[in-house]
Amino acid sequence: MALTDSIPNNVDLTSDRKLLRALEKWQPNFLQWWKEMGPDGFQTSDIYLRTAIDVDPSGWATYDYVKMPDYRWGIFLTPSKGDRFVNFGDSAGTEAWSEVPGELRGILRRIIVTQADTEPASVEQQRQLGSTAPSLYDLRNLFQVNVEEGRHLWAMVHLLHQYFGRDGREEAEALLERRSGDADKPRILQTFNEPTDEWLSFFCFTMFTDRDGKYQLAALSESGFDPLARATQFMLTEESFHLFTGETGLERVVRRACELTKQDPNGDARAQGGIDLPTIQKWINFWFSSAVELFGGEISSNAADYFATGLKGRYREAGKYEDHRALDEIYSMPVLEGGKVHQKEVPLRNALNEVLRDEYVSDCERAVRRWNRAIEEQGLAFRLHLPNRRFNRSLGIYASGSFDLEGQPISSDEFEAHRAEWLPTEEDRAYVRSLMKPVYEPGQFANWISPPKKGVYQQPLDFEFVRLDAN
Ligand code: BYC
Ligand code: FE
Ligand code: FE
Repeated sequence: MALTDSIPNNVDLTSDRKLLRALEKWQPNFLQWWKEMGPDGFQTSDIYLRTAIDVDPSGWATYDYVKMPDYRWGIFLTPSKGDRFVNFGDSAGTEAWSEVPGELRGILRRIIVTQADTEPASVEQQRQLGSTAPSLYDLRNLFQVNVEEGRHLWAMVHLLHQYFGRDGREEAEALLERRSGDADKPRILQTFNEPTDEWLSFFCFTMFTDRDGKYQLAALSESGFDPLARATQFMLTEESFHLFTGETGLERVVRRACELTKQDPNGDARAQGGIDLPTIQKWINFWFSSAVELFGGEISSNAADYFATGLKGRYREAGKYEDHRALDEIYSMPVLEGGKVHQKEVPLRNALNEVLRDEYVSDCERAVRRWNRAIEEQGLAFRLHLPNRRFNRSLGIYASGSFDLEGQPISSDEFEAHRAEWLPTEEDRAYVRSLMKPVYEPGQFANWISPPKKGVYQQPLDFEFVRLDAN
């Protein structure tokens, strides 16, 4: 099959010979990477997947059985709605760029490479999960997320190939060479080197880490570099499914935890072979504190530069704000000085990582309220909480201190004394891993998780979402 047939696209691939040649050279390496580092096993199974074959509502969500290596990883830009302008920063109001401005080449490439690197990293982190899926429904959702992260890599590699010449081609190769968790060639951002080898971590990852993706992509979708804005905007349409997987996945584990707690004479969900609520809380503490690092330093001249130059805006910059220069405003944030937390005023542009983190944290708080409603409905008094964003940080202005779950400064000895109570221990991890036994009967679910409310795309819950032994 010709490459232009196998890559659905709306970037006129057929008439851009140079781009086509670059992608033709990269594609076999991508497939080789997918074979080695993508989902372990299941490559000959038929999976009921959604494929984007066009950008309009009827084309971007086509459902059918597909073998993963035959998935059609496409290249799509959300269509422009007339003239676009740089919406913020020092050049606010000038025409948006359809080529890379020479002086911004370095930092723009760096942003795109950082974004791109997370996509294959997450696939690598999740590659062993298929063998312990709690149901065919969850197995299918895992693979849906994986192929779409693969497509997000394609989206960024397209930008590197089309707009960054030889440097871009080299970066595209390097994206297939780094490996999650590898000591010598790790992925760029730390969260993407953490093992995600059981399903509670998978749901936390798609809840908290993919949600960083949502906010970073949204900030980039405001970009004055028009191809980046339109590529990330289309990625966001797929991203919402990843977030759904995490948020509802955790809700299902929570619901089941409540049922088993009530079933057990001593209120111990573990004694009933389930995951208990305090264990879920520890996983939240770990994954939330790891994900908040992804927003970068609280006080950041990089963030100020990205904004000033029109490369990366605030969440919903165009719609939500009136002053798009953000030059005279200040942002007040808690800082640690002399062992105490006190408010400090920072020029707004230097605080933009924190501004984006604020949006993220309130979105996570909304999800926690939803899980707590599920607990309340079952009549239990336990409540889940997000840890304070200062808790367990190793980057940014809070990394030099230690903080409790409420964000109060404590000594590092106190932190260590509470570590096993606040964060997953080796025993906790071993226990959760011990529950991970595959359930591959249509309509059946592992004991530690509730079934979802409905199937996928109007299919019933007992639909055969994955045909394991297809040929
Ligand atoms: N780990 O000013 P600072 C997704 C570095 S997720 C390691 O604080 P800045 C997805 C930084 O590079 C979304 N290093 O930070 C989710 C800098 O280095 P230099 C991914 C880090 O630059 C799930 C130094 O520390 N997209 O899509 O303002 C599944 C100080 O920099 C980290 C993006 O990230 C870290 N966590 O902000 C699949 C968007 N944080 O200059 C996919 C693009 C900072 O001293 N990236 N450093 O050498 C960016 O916009 C920015 O690079 C960041 C960092 C927001 C990440
Ligand atoms: Fe992604
Ligand atoms: Fe994602």
